[in-house]
Amino acid sequence: MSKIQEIATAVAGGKMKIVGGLIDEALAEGIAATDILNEGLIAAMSIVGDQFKDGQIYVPEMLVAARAMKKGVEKLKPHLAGGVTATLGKFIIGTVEGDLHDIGKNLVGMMLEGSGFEVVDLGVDVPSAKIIDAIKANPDCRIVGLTALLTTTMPALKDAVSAIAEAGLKNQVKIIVGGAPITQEFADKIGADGYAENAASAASISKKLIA
Ligand code: B1M
Repeated sequence: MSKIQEIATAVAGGKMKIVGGLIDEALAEGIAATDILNEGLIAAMSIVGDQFKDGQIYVPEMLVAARAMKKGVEKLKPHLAGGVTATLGKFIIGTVEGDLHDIGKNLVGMMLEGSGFEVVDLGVDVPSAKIIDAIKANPDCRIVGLTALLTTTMPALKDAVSAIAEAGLKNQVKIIVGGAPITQEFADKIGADGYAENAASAASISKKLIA
């Protein structure tokens, strides 16, 4: 088994204690941090998602795998984020109301920080009113990023985008959306300014949106 497969297996199996050591070994072997992230950690979440869908594992196993994933991301962070000093201004980010998934959101936040944004993270299960309060409290913020991971919380994403527009804040901020069930077509339909499929493209598209 390759080192990256070992990492994916450990994360999918929720073996939090060994993930950090395996990542150190992979980095020492010269494996790129982005490959460890994509082919090791993110791939592990797909494995877990499939196992959950097939009824082989349940929510508690998904949770321990998510914890192992977070441990891995923490370990990789210094090797992924470029250490750029913030210059592009504030970026408000959050997972929409009713949705507790934050791994993808956190990765997006990390990439944004690495690209020069100052990230204001509202966390998960964020009601539209809280997003609006945050925009008002940060008048220098020019972009908001919203995540939804469940088909059942896609309407909350739509509501959040509508609420920002109804609050008259669309002149101040651009909105970028993402998450596994989200598509460019859905983003266009709900009036978002941008959509990104993954964390790296979220950073580059966000830069373009505020250019
Ligand atoms: Co959940 N879950 N989960 N879960 N979970 C999924 C999403 C699911 C697809 C699993 C499955 O059935 N195969 C399924 C959704 C099905 C659907 O909606 N059609 C599901 C379900 C059903 C549920 C529950 C309802 C289960 C239950 O209770 N019966 C429940 C819901 C809780 C809630 O939110 N209210 C639930 C709970 C959980 C845990 C809490 C146990 C845990 C989350 C822990 C956490 O996040 N702290 C969990 C996990 C781990 C998953 C899977 C396995 C992994 C998610 C993940 O982290 N992926 C997931 C299956 C899967 O995704 N294959 C699943 C890795 C992450 C890097 O990818 O978040 O997509 P992702 O982010 C990507 C891109 O989408 C993009 O960039 C990221 C990096 O490249 N991106 C953006 C994300 N945000 C972006 C924002 C942007 C731009 C790009 O701009 C702002």
